[in-house]
Amino acid sequence: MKGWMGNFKKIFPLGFVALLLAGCGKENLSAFIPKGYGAETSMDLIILSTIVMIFVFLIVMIVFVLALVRFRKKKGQDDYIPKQVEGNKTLETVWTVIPIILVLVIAVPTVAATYDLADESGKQDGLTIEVTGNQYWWHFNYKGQEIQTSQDMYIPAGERVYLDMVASDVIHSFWVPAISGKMDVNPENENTMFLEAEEEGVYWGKCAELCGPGHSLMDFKVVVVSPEEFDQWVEDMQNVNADAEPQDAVAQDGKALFEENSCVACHAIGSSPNNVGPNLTNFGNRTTVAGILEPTKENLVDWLLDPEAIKPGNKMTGNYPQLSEEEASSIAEYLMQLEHSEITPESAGN
Ligand code: HEC
Ligand SMILES: [Cu+2]
Repeated sequence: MKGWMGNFKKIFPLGFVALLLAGCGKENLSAFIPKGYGAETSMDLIILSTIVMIFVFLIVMIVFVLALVRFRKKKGQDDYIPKQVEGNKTLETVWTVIPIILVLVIAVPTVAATYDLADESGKQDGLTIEVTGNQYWWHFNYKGQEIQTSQDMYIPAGERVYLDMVASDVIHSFWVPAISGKMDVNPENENTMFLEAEEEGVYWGKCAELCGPGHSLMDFKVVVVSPEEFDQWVEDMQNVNADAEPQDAVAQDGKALFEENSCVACHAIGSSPNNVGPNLTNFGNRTTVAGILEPTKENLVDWLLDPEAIKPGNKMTGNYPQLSEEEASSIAEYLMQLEHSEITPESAGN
């Protein structure tokens, strides 16, 4: 759908949608400002069906107004009975065939797009990430790469990245609106899709299926970097020394406390496949704490002292010894120093 459609596509979101979303749009969170192949495809379909709907609306309105004006009861015509058109073959044919054509105009490109977006012919040679949806966080396992991450998914710009998705508990839905459509993430079966982002940037992801009290806080980010930066990130992540002793005393304390307070039972650092809780490798470069808070030490301390106040129903609450403020602060110091890659969200221009 190029040509005049392409031009319209530029004007449409700017005008109509800017008005519609004024004030509520976060950059890189809108399906109306597509920055990826799947989102572009959806946008084309949105525009197409909107045009069809406007066309139908206008025709109906014109006929409606004509009928009101032309066929009003006029003075001296009290007994006038208009010409009866019941059973008129031409009329019946016209108002059956036109809607069928309109439905086809919408259906054919929609079905074609559905197949196009399910195309996995490049999967053999491409990067596959196994995505696990958990109440209320996301885990990413880079297949065959020995890389585990949570909450922030790094991918290269301009390349198709294939996702194999399951849930560990209930049904979730994986949605990065600016890059592609949503896909259910089920406990029983694996669903697949691909992401193809056009531009570098940090894109917001959401869980789009009500999954419990923390559902609306089940955010994540897709960090799109250049292919060269991505290769660097992969190399850095494959060479993490998970046991490295921190430089300063407070962080050393924090590391010891992290190991003593059963944190390690749920959280891995490095490429261990343990994913009861989020993998904390490279935590100091995260875009958020717990998917929703600004990545500051203060917020991390708040999380460690009372996760329930921040994310109701999360699976960490109550499963570790209550920490003193000082202990939480030391652990936070340690975790914030876990910067395992030189490629960060800033590399993506954020
Ligand atoms: C019973 C398992 C469990 C234990 C024990 C546990 N956590 Fe967690 N932790 C989780 C889960 C699950 C989450 C994800 C919560 C959510 O976002 O819904 C989490 C989230 C976190 C996060 C935010 C991670 C992110 O990706 O932003 C940090 C940091 C964290 N935990 C640190 C700790 C520390 C430090 C300890 C020990 C004092 C600890 N956890 C003990 C399960 C656990
Ligand atoms: Cu969810």
